[in-house]
Amino acid sequence: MVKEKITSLKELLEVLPECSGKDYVGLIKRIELDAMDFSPYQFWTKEHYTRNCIVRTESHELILLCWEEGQETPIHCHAGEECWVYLLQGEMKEVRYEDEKQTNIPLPIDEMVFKEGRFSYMNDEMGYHSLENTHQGRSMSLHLYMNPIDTCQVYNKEEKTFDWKTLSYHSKEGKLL
Ligand code: 2CO
Ligand code: FE2
Repeated sequence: MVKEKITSLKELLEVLPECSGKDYVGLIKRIELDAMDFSPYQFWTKEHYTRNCIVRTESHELILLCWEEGQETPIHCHAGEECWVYLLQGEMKEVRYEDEKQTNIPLPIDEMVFKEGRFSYMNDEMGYHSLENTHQGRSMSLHLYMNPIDTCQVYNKEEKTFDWKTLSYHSKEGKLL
């Protein structure tokens, strides 16, 4: 039986608490959401992309990332957590890297551009990755982590080292922090 699409944030928030383990894959595939639904969670800064927490439990975390044109992440890992990304608006480029042990320079192994309505998946066994807003304008992506992620290793190009970084929210449940 084909499961119905999830077309509103309200529906997604109703279904999420019932999910565990492998359920999340099926859930993401059912998503067909409109960026308009996320207006209470949209915040932007010129300096860097913003991380806006919509809901967080012990088992998962749903975050809206808001990107100005050209904003990007450094190359990073996910500290053992799984991550699904659904693109609500715009266009993003994702580059995946393998850690080159001898030189400690991450090697690009895959690159893809994904558009509105498409999703991507990442875990540490797949290597490191970086995301960039390649849209001529703002992009918005919805990130589901299992479990929540509070720190990750980030690549420092100058020092050629991976450094632990604390991840923070720009807003939580629609309120600026
Ligand atoms: N992992 C990054 C973050 O949570 C975003 S890249 O997509 O996984 O800030
Ligand atoms: Fe990431």
